[in-house]
Amino acid sequence: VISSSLGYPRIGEMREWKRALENYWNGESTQEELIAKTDEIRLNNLKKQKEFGLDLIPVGEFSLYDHVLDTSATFGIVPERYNYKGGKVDVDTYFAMARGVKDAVASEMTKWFNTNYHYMVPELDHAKPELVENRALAYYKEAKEKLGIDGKPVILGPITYLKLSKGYEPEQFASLLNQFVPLYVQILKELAEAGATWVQIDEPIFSTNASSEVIEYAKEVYGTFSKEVPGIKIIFQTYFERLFNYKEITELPVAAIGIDFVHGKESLAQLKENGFPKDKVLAAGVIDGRNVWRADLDAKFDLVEAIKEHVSEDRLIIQPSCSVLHVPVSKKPEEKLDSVILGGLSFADEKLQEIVSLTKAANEGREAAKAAFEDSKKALEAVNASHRSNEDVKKSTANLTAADAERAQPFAERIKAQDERFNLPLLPTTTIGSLPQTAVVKQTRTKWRKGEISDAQYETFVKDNIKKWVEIQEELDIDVLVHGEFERNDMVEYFGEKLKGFGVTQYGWVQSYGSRCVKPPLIFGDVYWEEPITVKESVYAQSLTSRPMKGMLTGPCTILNWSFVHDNASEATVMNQIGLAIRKEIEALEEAGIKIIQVDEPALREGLPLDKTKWEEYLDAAAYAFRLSTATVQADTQIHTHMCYSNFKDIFDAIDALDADVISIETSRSHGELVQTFEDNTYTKEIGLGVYDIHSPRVPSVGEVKHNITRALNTISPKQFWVNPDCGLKTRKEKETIDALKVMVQAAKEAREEVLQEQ
Ligand code: THG
Ligand code: ZN
Repeated sequence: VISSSLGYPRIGEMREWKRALENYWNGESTQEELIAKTDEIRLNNLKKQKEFGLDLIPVGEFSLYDHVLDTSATFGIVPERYNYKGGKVDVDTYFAMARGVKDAVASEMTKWFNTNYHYMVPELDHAKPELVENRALAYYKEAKEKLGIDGKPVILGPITYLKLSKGYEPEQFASLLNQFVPLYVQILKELAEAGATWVQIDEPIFSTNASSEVIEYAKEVYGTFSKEVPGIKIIFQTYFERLFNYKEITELPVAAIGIDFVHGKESLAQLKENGFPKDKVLAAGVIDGRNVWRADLDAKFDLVEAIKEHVSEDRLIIQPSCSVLHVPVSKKPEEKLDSVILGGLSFADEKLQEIVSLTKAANEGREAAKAAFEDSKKALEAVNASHRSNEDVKKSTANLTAADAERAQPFAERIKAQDERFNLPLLPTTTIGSLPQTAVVKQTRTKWRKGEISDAQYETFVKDNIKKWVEIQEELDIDVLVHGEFERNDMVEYFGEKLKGFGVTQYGWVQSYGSRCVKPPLIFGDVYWEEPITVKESVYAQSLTSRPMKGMLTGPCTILNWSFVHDNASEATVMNQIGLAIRKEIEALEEAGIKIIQVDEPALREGLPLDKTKWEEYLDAAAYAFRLSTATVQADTQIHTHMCYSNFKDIFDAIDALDADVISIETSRSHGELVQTFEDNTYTKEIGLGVYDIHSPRVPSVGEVKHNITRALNTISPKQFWVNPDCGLKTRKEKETIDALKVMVQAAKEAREEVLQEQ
């Protein structure tokens, strides 16, 4: 049995990578300095993995931005707008694709399967793929020459790469694939010549429902690879779910199959039922690569033993379930976290050490790794004993019924009471919640965190910002106002800091996209609410205006999805606990006179399981938890919700099931399609379709915004329709925000006039 891993975080223990990139982008360092720094980070990462005693160390998955973009760069897939002239893609062209430049917008970014990592979508229009740089080879040689590591090159497989790309018609798939196959063969040949033994080819698309459409291609393509490059051992690597075509995939003509035994909850059953080919190696993902909780090594050992019943020892690789890119680097720098919780954690470095211990135990027996097993046991017992349990909370979620998540009146009655109370004009205007987080806002928060300014000074600063923006919104003549969220960092981190049952790390950063990272809170125990979280700011903001002020909260599904949840309880139970905690906050807001409350669920769509057969259960649970949080308010208290990502045709019923009085959805980038959705369905509640794109600094024209409004009014009644931007405004500058909102309000007023005249 040997140990391996699938990939390592790029960002560095203290986010050195992020800083190196941003310094270069800001013109504060040269390209040489950037390369020197990132070389150092990469080599250091490899050195650490070697020291842990990992047998097979992944190389080539390091990136200056994103590994899908790296794959595009490998094949010279650069859209025309960047004026690429062929040859190796230089650093600045690479970053232009990632981030956009003055004359050429960035490539689209989208979620990497069901993770919170985002990749750059390849654009294959007019593509003439060529092997312009064998990155895998360069990194393989580097590790060998500089560190004496005979690494395992990692490359993104052609089928998954094409499936994640855009810019071609489905019927072009086969011919495009044929263009890539010889290039991959070339990469593999060069790797074999340089002495590489193993190559990990990532094909996570085979852990999704799309598997069946492409399984025949896999047989062909991997047949070609094996025939053309017999000297190399290919690991056909999947992750995040079980295999969808187990038999066919395990019979592919490759040396090894990588399977996720953690998130693929049925993987072990599949193995037991179908067995595993005698001539193949199984790369078994047994340690969770996406969660930060320490593994119960005894349980993992049992899993390995169960796997060994079907695979001989010399044909087994033990590894994490996926790249450990999805967890923070190391828990070593944490100094403030409760020691018991800290003991229960395992970040990338600690996970790799777990892998090594497990492998040792698998080879030599449990006794051989006794110390590690005992440590794991003790640490987990301590966490269980001291912190996790709150019996009252457990009871409150134990006996929940459907009625607990239902508002007393149906929407038709509620909306009458709400109309009477708020007396808003037709096509009311509002914003999604956050207002520009300027450099000053961020700097002031940092100063306060460091203790350089007092609580009182910080509070005054936040209040001043709220006041300034209430005045701006009134002047703009927006109908329903927001306080702007100046007191918050990331929405989930913010609630994680305030709710009980959560912990927050100091350095637990995970890459979200490019240099951007998030610091997901830890849910280590039963979750509950202890005291008001957002009431002070909302009440202050409401005191400044006679217009309704929206209370702003994050919903249970999103808090759950963007946190690291312990695996002691079912996710649905934790989500309901969060739902009940948010309910308390909503009740506190309502009691304090806040009568419009928005509960955002941007992650609802994001967290959809890869396996479509699991969608219904997931969506039911998410909608239930949302309703649980919002069910107890008065009929005339209006519940809003917001979702990013417009592609929600598939989840239309779930959106309806939230029973929110008003929902706002990001749409400006695919307006037509969304409006179509409303033609095909009858949605009776109120809805705001984003009327301009906030992801760009560009200020739209009144005509454009009005066009978006009137187009929507073809299928949605003006009585139901709200006018708002696509998403929160925290990433925008102040001036462009005000200018764009001015346009939005003007367009809403003109549209309103027209509607009234027609009536
Ligand atoms: N919060 C969380 N997860 C998310 C989002 C979020 N996942 C999806 C999407 N939004 C990802 N988008 C972003 C947008 C901005 C940033 C990160 C992810 C970002 N991060 C700062 C950075 O890395 O510089 C964090 C700086 C800091 O707080 O010190 O800007 O909104 N949980
Ligand atoms: Zn949004």
